[in-house]
Amino acid sequence: MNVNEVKKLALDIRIEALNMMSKHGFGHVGGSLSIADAIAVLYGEQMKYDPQNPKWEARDYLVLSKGHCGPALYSALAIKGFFPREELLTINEIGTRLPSHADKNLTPGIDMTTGSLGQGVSCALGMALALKIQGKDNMVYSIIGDGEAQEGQVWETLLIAPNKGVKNFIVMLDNNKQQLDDFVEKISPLGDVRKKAEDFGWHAVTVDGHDVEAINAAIEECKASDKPGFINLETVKGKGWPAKEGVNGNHALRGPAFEGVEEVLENMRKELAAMN
Ligand SMILES: Cc1ncc(C[n+]2csc(CCOP(=O)(O)OP(=O)(O)O)c2C)c(N)n1
Ligand SMILES: [Mg+2]
Repeated sequence: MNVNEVKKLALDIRIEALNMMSKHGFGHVGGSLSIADAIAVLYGEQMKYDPQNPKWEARDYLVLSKGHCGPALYSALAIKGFFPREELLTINEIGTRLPSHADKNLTPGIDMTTGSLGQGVSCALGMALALKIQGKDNMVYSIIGDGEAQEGQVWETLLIAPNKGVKNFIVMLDNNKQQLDDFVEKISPLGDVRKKAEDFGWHAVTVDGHDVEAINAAIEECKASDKPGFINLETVKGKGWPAKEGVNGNHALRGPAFEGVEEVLENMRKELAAMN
């Protein structure tokens, strides 16, 4: 893996996501920033896709089960050429192809409509199972949130996938410790979630979710296993915007809450230029 390229992609994703949300005046900032590194590994290294042919049969699939973080995924898709970068600034506007939550009927490169927490990951299991039954080896990835893991449907997926032998399926948990308006630990702690997944029959690993090399190695390890993979990404909600990292109120920002974003973007752009 070209580590510098993937790190650049992660930073570019953060820049584009913050830029579109702040210009629009609303967006799920915290959870979009916490998955930027995982998305960069997927689109910068691991996934097979063709921006000119988003429905390419041999592609790998990503179901962003925490669909409210569409901005991070849209950024990766635009950077990789699925649609023009300028289109990112249409987010959430009337007639846009980029609603705040992922929509497979609107956006090139989006394979499942998500936003109702819990449902995406179970659709992803169905997709992985269908591919397996057809004897295909496409990978299906799904990213879930730690607050999302309070949905019973997530646990049905965790229970069923190993029994169906879908080794082409990798679930990544964005374990950023925060949900909509408080800390997961305070509302409904997940406990040792890696161990829980392992006990259910997954090949389960925990990694630093902001270390692209570690994320990539975890995916490789899961792919080499004959079980479905579960990657517990230890992340920080709001990662990359220091004033918003790990603090309450970083879930969705509106209007004045974006104060300070220009300075953050400027610093990120300088950092990106220095990496070239
Ligand atoms: C079924 C359902 N219930 C409630 C919501 C509203 N909602 C959107 S994001 C969110 C919090 C999700 O927390 P988490 O999964 O930890 O996401 P992240 O930290 O990545 O933002 C909630 C409750 C929803 N989208 N779907
Ligand atoms: Mg969370």
